[in-house]
Amino acid sequence: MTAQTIEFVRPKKPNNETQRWSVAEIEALFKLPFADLLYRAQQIHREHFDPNAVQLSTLLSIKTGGCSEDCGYCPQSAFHNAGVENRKMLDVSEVVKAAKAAQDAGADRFCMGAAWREPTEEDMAAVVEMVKEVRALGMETCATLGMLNDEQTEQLRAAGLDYYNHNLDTTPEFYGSIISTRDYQDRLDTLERVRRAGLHVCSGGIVGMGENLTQRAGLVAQLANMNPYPESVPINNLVKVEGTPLADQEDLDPLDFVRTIAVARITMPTARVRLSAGRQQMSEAIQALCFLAGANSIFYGDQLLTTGNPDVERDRALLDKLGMYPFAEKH
Ligand code: SAM
Ligand code: DTB
Ligand code: SF4
Repeated sequence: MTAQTIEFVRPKKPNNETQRWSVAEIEALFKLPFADLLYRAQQIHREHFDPNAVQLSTLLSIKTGGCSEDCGYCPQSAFHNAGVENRKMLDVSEVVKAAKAAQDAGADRFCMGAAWREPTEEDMAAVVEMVKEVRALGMETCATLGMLNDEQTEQLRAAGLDYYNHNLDTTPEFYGSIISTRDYQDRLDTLERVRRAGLHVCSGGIVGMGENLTQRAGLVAQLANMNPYPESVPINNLVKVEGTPLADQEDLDPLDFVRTIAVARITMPTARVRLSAGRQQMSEAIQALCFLAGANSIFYGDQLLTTGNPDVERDRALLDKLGMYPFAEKH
């Protein structure tokens, strides 16, 4: 298929208008010649963003391990033996200290993650304090705490939370092979509540879990067809952790990861597409291709939640080498 036929697959519509994408259309994008796909993604990226600016989010695990969900990829599930202990929640002061350090290192968004199926009332009281104090530093705030009810989304909104992360992770058809303790509709319901409360939505998924191309396209279709689609879209490459059911999963071809970024960019033109977990295992060349494909956000800091991430100096050097800069420094 050529660049001209892409226009046929997806006629251009006004910016920000959510379009319905069929899985077949998205699969056709995945199958484009690599150069055509990247060219199209780069064109769309440049229509909406400074292509050399990257947004930096730092993650902190505020409650690690012992999770009651059985997500096959996750080292924090109590169902697996990945050597992650069940720790108590961090104190508000520890969280604020970590946020300040992240801000000093150049991050503009701070994302607080908890290994919960859903937070309790007591959990919420602490998180609300964390959100207020991190926001008072002048950082954007994000939290990922599992499922929420309407009261909880409202509490977070009132505390000043900017983004809520809740990933769809994969396509509905593949979901049951990865997670059995909740279903897809639970995820969609929480996202709907988050949206209704007026919070920005951060939602993406994981690739490389053994899904086929149609299923990968199905994940992107679910995200792109939300009305509106998420403001932030993290694309994670599976981090294979020993002791989890997916530890021996075959590696995804890195170019297929790049393609996923490009397809996310084309189908969600104004979203921040985040090159998320898996960067520590990725070459600089592949990361550079991801930026070319339209990624404009990364997790920044030596640690994701329980696994490693490239250290800050290395990331700064990579951005310098590519002539890229943190979004916050230029805007
Ligand atoms: N417990 C909450 C939940 O599941 O929504 C929040 C924390 S959970 C760790 C957040 C996300 O981390 C998951 O939805 C998944 O996308 C990602 N994640 C977890 N383990 C991963 C792994 N091994 N590789 C890539 N992404 C992973
Ligand atoms: C997201 O999409 N990826 C982040 C964040 N949102 C919460 C988490 C990645 C976790 C990778 C495995 C770990 O470090 O435990
Ligand atoms: Fe728990 Fe979230 Fe890990 Fe699933 S992904 S086991 S819900 S921490």
